[in-house]
Amino acid sequence: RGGETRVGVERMFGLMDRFLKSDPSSLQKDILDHVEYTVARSRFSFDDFEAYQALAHSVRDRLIERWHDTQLHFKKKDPKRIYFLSMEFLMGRSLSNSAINLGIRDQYADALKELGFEFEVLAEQEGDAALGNGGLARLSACQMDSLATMDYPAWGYGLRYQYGLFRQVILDGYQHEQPDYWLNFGNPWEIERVHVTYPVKFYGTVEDENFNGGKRKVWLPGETVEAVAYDNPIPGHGTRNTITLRLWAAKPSDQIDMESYNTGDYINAVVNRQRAETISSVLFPDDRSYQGKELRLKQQYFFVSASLQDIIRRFKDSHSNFDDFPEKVALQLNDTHPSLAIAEVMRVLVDEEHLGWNRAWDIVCKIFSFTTHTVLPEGLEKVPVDLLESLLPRHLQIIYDINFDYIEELKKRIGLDYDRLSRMSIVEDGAIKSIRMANLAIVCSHTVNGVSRVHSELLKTRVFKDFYELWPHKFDYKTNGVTQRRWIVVSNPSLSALISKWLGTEAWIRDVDLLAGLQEQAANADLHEEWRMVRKVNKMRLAEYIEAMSGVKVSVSAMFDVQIKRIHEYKRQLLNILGIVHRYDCIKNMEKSDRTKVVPRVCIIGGKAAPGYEIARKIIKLCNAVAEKINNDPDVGDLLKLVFIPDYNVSVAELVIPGADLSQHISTAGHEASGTGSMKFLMNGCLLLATEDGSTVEIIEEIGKDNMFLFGAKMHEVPALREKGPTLKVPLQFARVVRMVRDGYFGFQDYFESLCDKVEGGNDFYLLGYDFQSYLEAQAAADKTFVDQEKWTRMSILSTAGSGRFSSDRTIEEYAEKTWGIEPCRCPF
Ligand code: NBY
Repeated sequence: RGGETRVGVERMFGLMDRFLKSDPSSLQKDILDHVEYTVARSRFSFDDFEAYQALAHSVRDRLIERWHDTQLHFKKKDPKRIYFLSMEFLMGRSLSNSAINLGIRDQYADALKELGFEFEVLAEQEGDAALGNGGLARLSACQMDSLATMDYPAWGYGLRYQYGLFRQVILDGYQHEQPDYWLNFGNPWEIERVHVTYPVKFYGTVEDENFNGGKRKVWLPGETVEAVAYDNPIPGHGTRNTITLRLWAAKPSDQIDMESYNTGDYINAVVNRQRAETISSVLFPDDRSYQGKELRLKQQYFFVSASLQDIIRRFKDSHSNFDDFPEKVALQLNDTHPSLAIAEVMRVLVDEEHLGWNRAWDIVCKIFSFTTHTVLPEGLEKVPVDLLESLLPRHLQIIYDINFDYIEELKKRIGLDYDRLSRMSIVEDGAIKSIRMANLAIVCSHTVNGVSRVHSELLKTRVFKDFYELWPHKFDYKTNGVTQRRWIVVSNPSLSALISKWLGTEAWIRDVDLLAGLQEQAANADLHEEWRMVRKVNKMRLAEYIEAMSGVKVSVSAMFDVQIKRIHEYKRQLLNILGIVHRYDCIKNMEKSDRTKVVPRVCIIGGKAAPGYEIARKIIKLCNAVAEKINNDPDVGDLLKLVFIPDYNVSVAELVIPGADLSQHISTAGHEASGTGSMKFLMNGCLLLATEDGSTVEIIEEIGKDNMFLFGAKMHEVPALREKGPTLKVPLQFARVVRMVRDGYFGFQDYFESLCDKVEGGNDFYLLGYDFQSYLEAQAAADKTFVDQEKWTRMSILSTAGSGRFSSDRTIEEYAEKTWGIEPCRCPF
């Protein structure tokens, strides 16, 4: 271990010969060798999946070369590093992304063609790595791509769940969850590091021990589990830099446990050991709120403890004391989920490294930054004190001590305002005494980031108002972004080629601001024609998928109107469905001769409901029930179709987004912290139908109100509208469509009753009724524009042209400069 420079590696720098070659015949030989020696199939007989495996291994070999060079370079330069701690990463597939970022996708495609395979087809053999729920997790994945591309010395740390986010199966219109045992067919993108392991301890007691004439705390843990590293190389685009996403898996500890073996119950002793693995077995599928489950807390500490041992070990490799720690290490907390890291750093520095409390605290205050992804106070994590005390007794003491010092300081600043002191305390007293993880993260971080400008305003004026008044300098925001590599280059290759052709360069793939150059061409008739052609081909691909998935045939001349995201009341899929019911009702009640005026629509909805979220499950069922009725009504034909796309994930998004004409981002204003789906659609030239919420407010600033369809109550109006309760005026059309559902027009009358109750009689918290009228108007405006294809195409081009600000490259640069204080460290060749 650790013998990197053993055999004069230094001398080998610059010897490019050692690298694998990427000409077609070398690639072919490479693939066939992997078929034979890695996949262990005959090179004369192998199927698509085996070809994918061999191809993936061939790409992986090239990744590993760059990855080694990058790690060696980082080690040599010893720059300040950013450690990105996240419980969730939604990476999706890796093959195309890696081959494209390495710059050898086309060479592979050519090499494969001669062997009788198609790159695209093989790429589809890969399953998604779905180690996350939704926006937060996909954001982490986009940010890793930007960190690598922009040459930052970065590490991602997370958990290697054996079961990713559940697979959604729709039976009779209801959601069913199936386990996602994604490692079943192997995972060529990870490298198991059997020697990179750390013990992680749980339970036990804390005792006082004599030390240097004083006392010190010693934690005597009750259980030890081993964390094993799995490294996932993340290649940058247009650079050699390839960074590491290190995911931890739990394994039984190697420590010899004589006691249980001596009792003679060998079989049970072995079986008990296997229980350790449950820690990293399954991702919690709820993206709403904290559940207070022991397993979840164990997962959090497991991943935090292993990551910090690794980070501190790396630091100590080249530093003899902790003086330089804050100059060399930045720790980013992706939401509160990893915030036990704060107590863990204190514990390691004080109890194990024997730094004094004050010196340790000084270090902690300089290294942590925290980003929150929610606007809802109920979305903030709370850990019951009893649970923490039993699982991590020493950490509870440390948190109490941090809180004591902090409250004493606070009293000096704000006096004895007990209400405020208790609101701001890290410890919440009450029926269930608990630790407020957000308060812990705010107190101990130097920066608290929001994910869009309006989100940040809400944090400052509502959610974390008390803290903002105390420490205004801590509060900032970095508007989210997505990577154009995945969301244009990988998922929409024909649009990508078209953009490069018209800009005369591929440089926008690394420098996305160049997309603005399309603005000048937004009225160019030749570009319009090519643009429409690309979009049409993408729609045909999507139409084929829809037919294969659901048996519904759709016409590509209809407007494809898409809403794909997790199902939530605040995201208002129900508003969309009720709007579709209204459209259906209008068509049914029209004179036959008037039907020619209807602009044909294909409405596409997709998304998963958290398993315990009953209302969200009902929304899925309602969508399917309405679809069943509409799609089988001969009166309607091609004028209206509704499709629920099952098992929405990253790969499905890659297929659906390039084929969408219109996409919906229609959360009740003030509820979506940012939203990132909208940015992916925008880049792909899809028009947005949206409320002025989250990042949409900033999208408006970039592309202008005229280039999108906006509607709905504004954020500042929402509280007063809610106050009105049952007296709030609601349009008749709304009452009518809800009545249709209530009366069983789509069947399942009893089942949908509670759903209807949620939006009527003063219960309409998310203001569906209030916003319905303006929603329909925005939809009508979209119809009207769609008929004018010239105008639509111009708006579409301007959407792509105006999307540059929403690249995660910009977000990451802001974090690097303003929050983390890190600089690029580019591998020289
Ligand atoms: O993060 C989302 C926000 O809703 C969205 O507006 C934003 O664009 C995105 C990226 O900043 N939040 C989100 O996806 N949250 C979760 O997935 C999540 C997962 C787990 C838990 C809570 C939320 N949890 O408590 O375990």
